[in-house]
Amino acid sequence: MLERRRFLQLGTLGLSALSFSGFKSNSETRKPIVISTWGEGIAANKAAWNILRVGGRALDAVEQGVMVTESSLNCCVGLGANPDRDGYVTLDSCIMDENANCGSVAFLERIKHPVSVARRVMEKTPHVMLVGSGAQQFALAQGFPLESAELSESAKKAYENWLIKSEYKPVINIENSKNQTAFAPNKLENGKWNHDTIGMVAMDANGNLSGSCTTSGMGFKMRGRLGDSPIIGAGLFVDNEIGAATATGQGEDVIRICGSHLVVELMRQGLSPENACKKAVERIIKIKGTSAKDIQVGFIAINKKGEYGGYCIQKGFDFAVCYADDKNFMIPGKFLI
Ligand code: SD4
Repeated sequence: MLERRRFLQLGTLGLSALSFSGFKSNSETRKPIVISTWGEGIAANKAAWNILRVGGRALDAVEQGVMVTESSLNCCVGLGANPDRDGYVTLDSCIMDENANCGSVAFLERIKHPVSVARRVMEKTPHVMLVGSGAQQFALAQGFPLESAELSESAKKAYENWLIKSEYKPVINIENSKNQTAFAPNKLENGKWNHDTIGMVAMDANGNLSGSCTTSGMGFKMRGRLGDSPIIGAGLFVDNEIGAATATGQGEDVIRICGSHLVVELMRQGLSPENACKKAVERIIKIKGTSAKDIQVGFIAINKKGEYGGYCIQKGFDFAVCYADDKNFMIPGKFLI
């Protein structure tokens, strides 16, 4: 009630007032808010915030937000990203709104914005998921242009490098937290990214939640391999009564525990976003035993109060949080091993 009154007051002041309000006190809901995985999250949050700050819908924010990352060539997500082991970039993405509507595409080639195709699947078809050539055919029919199949410069180099050993081995996803600054996304010391995904969850001024997740998948993966990112419940889950969560890292191990759904269900049981993420990570570690040290998984989550948190298996995962014009910052994920 208090929240509603405050929003109505803001309405009379004009929506730009939202940009200054951000968060009030611990007892009140922090909204709007957007959080996303990894250092690219800063730029993606900024785009999402531009929608949220003027009262826009969380669904639009999470789509526009991750489109920034999908667009950035020489980054780790989208058409500029690392290819599969046969040399093709294949993209996976999903999106979910406050009404449990969801859409997903996987194994999609030569389309710049898989998240937008996922949204069209959600809005224009009776289905949740389209894959491969069918997803591409749908995208073209919806007016998305067919992009070049050529690899970006950085991906070409990385692929040539990988071909030397052609070692089929998942790489542990980490960033160089040491060099972390609020507005400079991190890379490893050699200047390379070694992760491939952005997941974003947001709550708008109306208190509605949405989320998106988009990836080129694990670098140099087996052709046809899908991870968690396009799978609702694994890479992303939103329940407008409770909260929203998204995942990054080794998708196989996120799928194994229906990771993002698990995080949201743990929040339903009363856990904070951070503790819910921690419990989900613990579940993976329990399953993997000593081999957990060879993988990375990170979860981030928000709840209906606008509280946020993240947890990962091992050091080097971070996430970006934004809830005001001047509050868009990185948080190193707490880790367990
Ligand atoms: C996958 N979860 O395809 C993705 C990879 C990832 O940072 O998150 N990389 O398994």
